[in-house]
Amino acid sequence: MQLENLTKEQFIRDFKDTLHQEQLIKVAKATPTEIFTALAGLIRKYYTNTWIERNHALSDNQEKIAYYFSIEFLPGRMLETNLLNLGILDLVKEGFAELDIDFREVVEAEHDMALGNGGLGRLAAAFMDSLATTGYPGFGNGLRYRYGLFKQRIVDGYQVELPDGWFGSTGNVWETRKDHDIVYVKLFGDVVLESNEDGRFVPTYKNAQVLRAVPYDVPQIGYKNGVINNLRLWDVEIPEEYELDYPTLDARRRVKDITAILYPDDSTIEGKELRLVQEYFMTSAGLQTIIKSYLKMGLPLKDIHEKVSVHINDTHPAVAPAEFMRLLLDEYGLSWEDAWNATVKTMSYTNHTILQEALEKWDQQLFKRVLPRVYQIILEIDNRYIAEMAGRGIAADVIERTRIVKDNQVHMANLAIIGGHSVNGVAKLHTELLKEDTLHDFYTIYPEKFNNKTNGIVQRRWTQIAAPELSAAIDDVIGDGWRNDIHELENLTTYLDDKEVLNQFYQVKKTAKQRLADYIQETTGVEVSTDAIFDVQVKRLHAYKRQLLNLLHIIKLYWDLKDNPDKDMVPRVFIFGAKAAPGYHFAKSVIKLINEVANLVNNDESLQGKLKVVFLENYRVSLAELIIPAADVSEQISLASKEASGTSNMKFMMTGAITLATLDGANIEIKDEVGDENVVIFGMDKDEVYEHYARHDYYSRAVYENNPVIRRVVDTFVNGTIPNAQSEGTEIYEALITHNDEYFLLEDFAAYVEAQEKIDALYRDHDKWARMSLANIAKSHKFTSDDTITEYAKEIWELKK
Ligand code: 26Q
Repeated sequence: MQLENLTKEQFIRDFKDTLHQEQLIKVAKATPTEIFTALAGLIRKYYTNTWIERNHALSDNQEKIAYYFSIEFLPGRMLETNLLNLGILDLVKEGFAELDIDFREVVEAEHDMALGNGGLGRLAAAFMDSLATTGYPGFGNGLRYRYGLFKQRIVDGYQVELPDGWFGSTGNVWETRKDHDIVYVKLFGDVVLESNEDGRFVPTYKNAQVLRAVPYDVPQIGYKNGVINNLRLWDVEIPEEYELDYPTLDARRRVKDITAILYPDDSTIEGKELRLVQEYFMTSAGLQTIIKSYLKMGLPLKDIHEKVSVHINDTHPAVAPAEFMRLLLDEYGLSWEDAWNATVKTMSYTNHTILQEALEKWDQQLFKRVLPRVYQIILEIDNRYIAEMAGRGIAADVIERTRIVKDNQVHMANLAIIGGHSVNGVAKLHTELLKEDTLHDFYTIYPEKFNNKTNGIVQRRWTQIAAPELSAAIDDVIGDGWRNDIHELENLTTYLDDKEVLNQFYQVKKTAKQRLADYIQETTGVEVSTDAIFDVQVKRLHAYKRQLLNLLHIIKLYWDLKDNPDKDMVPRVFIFGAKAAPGYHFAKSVIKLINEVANLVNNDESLQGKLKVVFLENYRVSLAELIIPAADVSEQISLASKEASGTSNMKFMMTGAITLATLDGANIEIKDEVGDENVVIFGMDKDEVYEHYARHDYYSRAVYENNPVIRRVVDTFVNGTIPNAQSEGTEIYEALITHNDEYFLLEDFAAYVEAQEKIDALYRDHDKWARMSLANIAKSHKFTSDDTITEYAKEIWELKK
């Protein structure tokens, strides 16, 4: 299909045909869901040939391919992106207008593909888009969860979790089941090694569970370049020949459970057997297909690293080096030396956290029971590592700290680092912290493996799709070249003092704010004015991200206004969106308190509408597309050193919000791009935080006792001011005072208040604010994931276009 030549008239004919054939219904009678399904079906027809040709071209040309292994992919909705990238978004909109179809309604009929928790999963999806857009051969490998991240409802101020049955009535319209690529994955049982006729040890499995891994492929369409890559998601089935092993419904359900749910925990690691099974299942299935398709090229297996890279996204697929060794040794008969050489050169690993305790570890006995053969191989890797390091003269304590199997646990990060050639962090500060702290021992052993790859975002989704008015304004001022080359945004700097242009962008922001205000009114009943500052914090709820610091400041403003109703302040709307892990008690209490403070302030007429608080339920990619372009202030207030990078900070910047931030993660790089005068930075930096750790000198109760403003704010949680939150209030009070305020909220509070006052002062000068906003948009091109992925492709994976 030559889409360049597609006309609106042809599209309308094609669309009607599809709707009639697939849905047996006429346009005028069709529901948005039926129209969505038909349109998706038509788009599939449009791109199918390109997709098939791409796969053939890659194998014909024997090109090196990178495989991005990730237990999460969080693309959100795909319809608009697919249309945009195929270059037919406007044409379809026009065609629908002619057919009297409301395009927005159709877009909203698509359920978010939410197979991820947050930043890590969204980054994986961004990389898929950018790989296709830059034209690099890069495929995704993950799991096809039947339920994505839970749907959040707020009831009486509490988070309630509901299943996210995202297949709904339409199924996943973008996927294709690939039966001819089915593979089998073995788990559990006993392994005995027997020597064969040439004296090699070969494993035989007794009582192993054999599962069928079925791939479903989701196309990843490049932006207007005719490239389509593949995101492969695995589902599990019981092979026919083993059906009798599962005589009860319960037994069958336990198998289907492997791909039923995405673990909703993005921090604490529980060491659940099912999670290990998930990780191994997708890793083994992925690696098996990779080896098979490599062998079709007729090249020697020991050189597989010349045509294949496998990327390990966080430790979740970190069993990959051991499983790859198993396949090369046991299934294909390579020598240990050849297999190890190929493995290390194939594997690379990204770390997404500095928290030592967040690095995955598995109980040795559990691991051995679930993956007996892989466990043997890990022991061998560990032994050889110890011997090699001792031979290199590495100190015994360093070896002990870096080995894979110790303290009765299998340390997955250590396996990923030892079994690969590259380790990267996701922002400059984060990578420095890995080198000097979290992974310091490894850095002394393998300095050459460490490198930084600052995260990025898919600019197309956050501008052209989420912010159409902004995009039109940019076209108007600098032409539309930026849509192909985002670096052209820099040209906006010429207009920083052009009052007319500044006003145009100011109005664009208002339009987005109005859209969000309407949504807030509809969903929460709270009325907000677009003259107010829209101050937004949207991200997973975590103590280290310090949503509670934001709330402390809101309570301070509340008391200021109660004391002095005429206080001169620009009206503020504080907007939150956040899911808490279902078992994360503290995080859930913070949600409850935000909601109760919202009730308190939104219903107090004495505040004269100067202060509003809104918690929007079920934060997800599609809601982010509504919220982020409407923000004036981007809250990035994690305790310095704790947020590896952050990526929403980049999206806010690109749509003209002013970043209010600590010097953490990528905030530092945002500040460096845009200059001190165009961000508001506050609080301790990483060195100051580390000094407190070293000196053990932080005592939150002293801050509380010596600062009357803080005392009054904190007391608010326990003195009955906030109705209906007695036990949560007490819990928060205790976290701050009794348990010594682990994330230094009280220490940073004064600086935060001052920074917020600065925001208030800056906003009063519209021109100045608009200038800062435009400067942010102009400099945001630095954070395109197209460039991030280009660095991965060149420096880690060594791919060619
Ligand atoms: C691990 C074991 C068992 C169950 C769940 C997990 C798990 C799941 C998800 C652990 C961590 C995550 C997600 C982490 C995450 O999203 N990290 C964020 O990654 C972003 C992309 O690099 C960064 O921008 C953020 O700073 C980082 O917090």
